[in-house]
Amino acid sequence: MKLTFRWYGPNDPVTLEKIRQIPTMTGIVSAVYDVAPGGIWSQESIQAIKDAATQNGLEFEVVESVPVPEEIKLGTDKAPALIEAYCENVRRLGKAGVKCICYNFMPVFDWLRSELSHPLPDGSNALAYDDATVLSMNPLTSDLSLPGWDESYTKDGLKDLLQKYSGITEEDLWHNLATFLRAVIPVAEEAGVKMAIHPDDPPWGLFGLPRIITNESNLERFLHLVDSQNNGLTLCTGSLGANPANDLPALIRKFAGRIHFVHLRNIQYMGERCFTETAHPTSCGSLDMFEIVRALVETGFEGYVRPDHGRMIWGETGRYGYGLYDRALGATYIAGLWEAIEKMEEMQHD
Ligand code: DNO
Repeated sequence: MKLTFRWYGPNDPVTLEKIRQIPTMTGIVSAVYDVAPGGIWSQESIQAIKDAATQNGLEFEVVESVPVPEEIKLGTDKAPALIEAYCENVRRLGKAGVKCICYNFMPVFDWLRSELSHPLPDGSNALAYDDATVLSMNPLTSDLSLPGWDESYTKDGLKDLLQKYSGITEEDLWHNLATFLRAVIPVAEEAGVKMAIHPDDPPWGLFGLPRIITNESNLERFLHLVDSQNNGLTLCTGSLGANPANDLPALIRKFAGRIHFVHLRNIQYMGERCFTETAHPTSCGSLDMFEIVRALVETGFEGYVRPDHGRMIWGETGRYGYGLYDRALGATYIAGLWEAIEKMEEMQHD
């Protein structure tokens, strides 16, 4: 596996100089952030990320995300031109040496939390989700901070958009996803890029919006939409794991070969559809990180891994979930687990 770290570009307080000092780090996961969804990324701005990474001894082989415009998810008459623009980005990224693109197909909202700064007993804070709180909010009037929405929509725009989705069923979304993949995957194959869809976070529908990348049978259905190596998954443990019915080691074993990118993080179940994010180690939350990594090692996973959301610790402030310290601790924990499990495997085969 290759250990990577998300970097939000030159304005990210977590600089490349800091990222390169995290032991065993091989590369960054980044994106062109100043082009709206649907726009084409200039070859220069892609190259600029790569150059900045290279100057710091890091690779740039993973993009997260090339966002999918709502018009594509809605399947409007603007979709074909936007899909073509998406394909052009895939070509350009492939040309620059990018090997994996993470994206999602969640209507309107990306990941969603009820609290961005939930205090944990040790004095740190973390992202948290409580379904009852989320459902009691009206996304049009509340000041609840819903990442993805906050960044991309004015409230008027949001109202419009929710309106457009009012007739869209899960089956419609499947249909529009299939249309997207049938166009994009052949381009990705040619460009040498593995597409890796991110599961819906949390993995259930919200505010009447359909969500489909949620569980084993839907992941299977997704992979069959276009049966190609280049049509794969981002296995995000915190997203899929929010539903305790999702057996993560089993999913890893089942979809081995089609998982290209892994987001590792832990969560603590607090009740039905209610969880807080925690530090990465197994004993800090509800997910068995040892069994997760073991399944990856045993299935010969060779893709990219990154520590996912960290807590805010040691007084750090910054982008929620994406500070330096706790993600760096997570990275070294992951590297340690990996080394131990890999060596145990080798010893067994000797
Ligand atoms: C949150 C991230 C997501 C992810 C997108 C992928 O921290 O895991 O925002 O980047 O859903 O498109």
